Amino acid sequence: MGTCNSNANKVAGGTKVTIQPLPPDGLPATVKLPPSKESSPVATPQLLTRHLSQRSMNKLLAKDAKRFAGETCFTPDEVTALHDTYFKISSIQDDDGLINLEEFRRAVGHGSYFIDRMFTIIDKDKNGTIDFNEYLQAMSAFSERASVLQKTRFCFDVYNASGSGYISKSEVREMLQASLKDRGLSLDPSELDSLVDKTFESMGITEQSRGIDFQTFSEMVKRYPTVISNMTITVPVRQRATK
Ligand SMILES: [Ca+2]
Ligand SMILES: [Ca+2]
Repeated sequence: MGTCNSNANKVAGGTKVTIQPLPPDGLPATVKLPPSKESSPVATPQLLTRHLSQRSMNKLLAKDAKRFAGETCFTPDEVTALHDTYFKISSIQDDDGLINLEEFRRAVGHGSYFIDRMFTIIDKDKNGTIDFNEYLQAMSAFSERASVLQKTRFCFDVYNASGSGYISKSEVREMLQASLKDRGLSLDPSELDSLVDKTFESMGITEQSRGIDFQTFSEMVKRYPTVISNMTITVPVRQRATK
């Protein structure tokens, strides 16, 4: 937990996740997570038992929630709440305890380049489905206690589709295009190119370099904190019926 911040503000609220695109375009890409059960403060374990046996549910609550909390920026209660959401998403299409791409698309909103990129990153072992551990590890970057470094890393990975370690112009271009499309907007290819060129120019990236490396990206995040400032969710923790 060394990389997590401890001074989290516990604010009851939505679960809107936003990753701002690279400046200077100012056209954020937004991912909206499915509404959680924050409006029903009373524990409703029957929702979970639809998918889990009482035994496996208790196992998570008693032992695994604590362990997962130790490995992420979440508290055991937050892990439990996320577990709830996870199992709801994982049963949207195929109730197999795993989230496939279609379930992820439906849960997050609609299919787009950005959402598919998120899925690819969260699916760490690249087996085509997101398991609970992968889900939790990824969500940890969106925790209010996650460090700037964690958020920056996740954001960098979203852009760096090729995994080369450098964000190329075509990757920024693709992300911008998707971001605009999500808003029902579009730019001429030449306008898009010019916007990407300006972004790279403003960051001092030359034509000769392979693209934006993580250090340059981190420096940009320091200059433009809005790139990650909205990359935070508040996990609505329900009051437990029993302790
Ligand atoms: Ca599933
Ligand atoms: Ca996986």
